Amino acid sequence: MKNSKTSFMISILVIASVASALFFVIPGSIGALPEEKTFVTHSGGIITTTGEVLDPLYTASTMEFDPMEYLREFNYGRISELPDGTTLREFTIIAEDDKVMEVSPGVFYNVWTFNGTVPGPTIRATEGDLVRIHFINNGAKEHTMHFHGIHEAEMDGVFEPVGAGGGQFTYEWRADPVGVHPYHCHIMPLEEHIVHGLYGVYIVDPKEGRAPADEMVMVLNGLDTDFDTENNFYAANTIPFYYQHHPIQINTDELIRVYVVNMVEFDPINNLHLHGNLYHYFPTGTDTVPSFYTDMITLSQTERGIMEFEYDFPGKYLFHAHKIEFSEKGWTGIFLVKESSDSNLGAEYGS
Ligand SMILES: [Cu+2]
Repeated sequence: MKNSKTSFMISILVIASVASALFFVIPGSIGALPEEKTFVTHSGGIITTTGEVLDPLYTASTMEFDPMEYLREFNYGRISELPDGTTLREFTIIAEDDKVMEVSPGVFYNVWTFNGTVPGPTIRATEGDLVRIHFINNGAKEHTMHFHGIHEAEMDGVFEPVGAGGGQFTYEWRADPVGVHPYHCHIMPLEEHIVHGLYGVYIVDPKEGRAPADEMVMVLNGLDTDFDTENNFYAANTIPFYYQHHPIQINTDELIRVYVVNMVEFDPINNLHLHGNLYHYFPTGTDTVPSFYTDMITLSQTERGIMEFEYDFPGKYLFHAHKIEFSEKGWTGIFLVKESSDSNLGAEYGS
């Protein structure tokens, strides 16, 4: 009787000690709070993120993105005319931060999006138009839209955070100056909001228009898929190697105009080299006279411009970062130049 009582007490002690040991070994299983990771950034700042490489099995909201469609897609907004004759262009932009995208085979990344894609839509207006952006933040964090260009202080998207879960803000300004400009979220820590994908391109056309051309947009970006403040992949338009595997088809003797914007985070520079040709380069696109005739430009973050060129000879031509590390990690593509026929004339833009 005494023996059985003693062994019963020992059993209770063993169970209690095993249970408490388990609690200290796997405390994460109790409570299930998202784990915060803290990094010291390149600039010496400290950021904390709950970002994770999410397993797509555990999320319903995966997204698709077609870089070929994005390349030549321009959003001119809902157009109406004000009593004084000014053209009003209205856009609705919705921010979200819960989507997951397969950015490379088997690599799933939590993207933060404007209107569901990275980059967000290419917003296009003519100088002097009134641009009105109805911004809705359906994310779980505060976000804003900060446009480069000229506008009033309260339209700058820096000191007016838009609340999570449906917060709204209306941005409005006159389109100015002519050129190609980035827009991006400006909530701190800025690099976290940018590297996840909250950016896009804003084009202001001159009133007199530009020469007809085959136009396209290239946003140079990087993906830090393991959150160590180093990019694991680089690309033109988000998907590494996309335009190498799906060459961009263009024609000989046709003017090609590329709006290029560098949004790469963490690395101080990016660049763009074109094979078998040189291009006229208009920094920021603000002047109608090119500043350079070159096959190589170097860009820091948000630096951008317009490239114009024509190919004389058909064939395959590479374009890529001449920072070889970037091209080896995805920032490379091909122009497939076909012999022109009379039916292939450049499109008119800016209407
Ligand atoms: Cu944000």
